[in-house]
Formats: sequence, structure tokens, C-alpha cells
Amino acid sequence: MNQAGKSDRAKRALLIVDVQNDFCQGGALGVKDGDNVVPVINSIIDKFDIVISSQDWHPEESIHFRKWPPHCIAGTHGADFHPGLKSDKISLKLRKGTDNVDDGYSAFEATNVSLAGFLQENEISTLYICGLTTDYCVKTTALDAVNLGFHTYVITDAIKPVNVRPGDDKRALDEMYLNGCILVESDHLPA
Ligand code: VGL
Ligand code: ZN
Repeated sequence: MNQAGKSDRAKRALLIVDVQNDFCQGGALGVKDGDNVVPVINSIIDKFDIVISSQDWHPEESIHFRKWPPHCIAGTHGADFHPGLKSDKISLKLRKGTDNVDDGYSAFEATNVSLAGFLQENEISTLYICGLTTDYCVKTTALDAVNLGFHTYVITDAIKPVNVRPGDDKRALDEMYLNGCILVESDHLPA
């Protein structure tokens, strides 16, 4: 504590990436055990000063759908958060992939608000990243975060991969680690 009674600890935010119906069981791009991240995220959410989410939020037609089945179309049920996610704690909701110009994998590419600007204004230097999917949006977001100078943690039991090619999850974790992301399990988070 400092004299003003505030904690000196660096402010940290939880960034929940794309925990949306279309990436969960029965969804248009449902990934194996995608739903399993929900209870893990709910169990840690109260440890964070600020909770931020991203949502894949695509137009009906997008060059993105040359690579992927249509998913997370803006305003549809598939683009909603998984119903079990404790979403009342989320103070900033980012939307990305909104234009028909690129994939929009990274939460730093959100078009409705600047994530980097928000973090700077709120003096947040440490980001904990979780959600879907390990090998696309989690990875791309984590690499952007670390390259922008944030202390970047990835919560390894609160992410799930697409695994288009077997082993993509392992390669994504290696790439994040080698670029300076810190891999941590949810039960080893500092208090
Ligand atoms: C994602 C594939 C396509 C993701 C988004 O959220 O990781 N993956 N669009
Ligand atoms: Zn997408």
C-alpha cells in the first residue's frame, strides 16, 4: 500500500478472447472442449482489476470465410458470449473482424475502441489472456501484447485450440513463449 491507501501492485487486466457460442459445442466453428474454458475463467475473474472481452464480429460476407465456415456474424446468437460466462464483470467489450478486409484475429485490431489506448489510459501494464482459440486469436493477441510492451501472461488451462493441423496448439504455445509471453496455469495466479 502507498500513502493514499492504494495498492502499489501493477494494475492487471484479464482479457477474455472470443468465448462465443460459435466457438463452443454445437457452434459453427465449435472447437473441441471449447466450453471447458468457461468454468476456469469464471473461477479467476474476481482476481482482476479490470476485465475486458473480445468478440469475433464478422459481416455476412467476408474474405475471412474463404478460410473458415461462416461464424460469429455480427448480432447473431453465434456471436453472443457463451451463456455460462460471468459477463457482468466485463467493463470493455471489443469487436474485431468487423470489416471485409482481413481476418482480424487480434483484439488489438478491434474497430469499436482502441485496446492499446484503453490500457494506457487505465495504466494497465500487465495482461492475462484466456479464451478461444489458442492457435489464432489468443496467439495473435498475445504476440501483439508482448510486442507492444505489456507483461503478457497466457492462462494455459483457460484456452482451447482449433488444431486445423495436429500440433498447432503446441506450436502456438511455443511461439508465444519464445516471444516473451509467460505461460501460467489458473491455479498459479498471484493473489
Ligand atoms: C478465430 C478462427 C477464425 C479465433 C476467429 O477466435 O481464434 N479462429 N476466427
Ligand atoms: Zn473469425
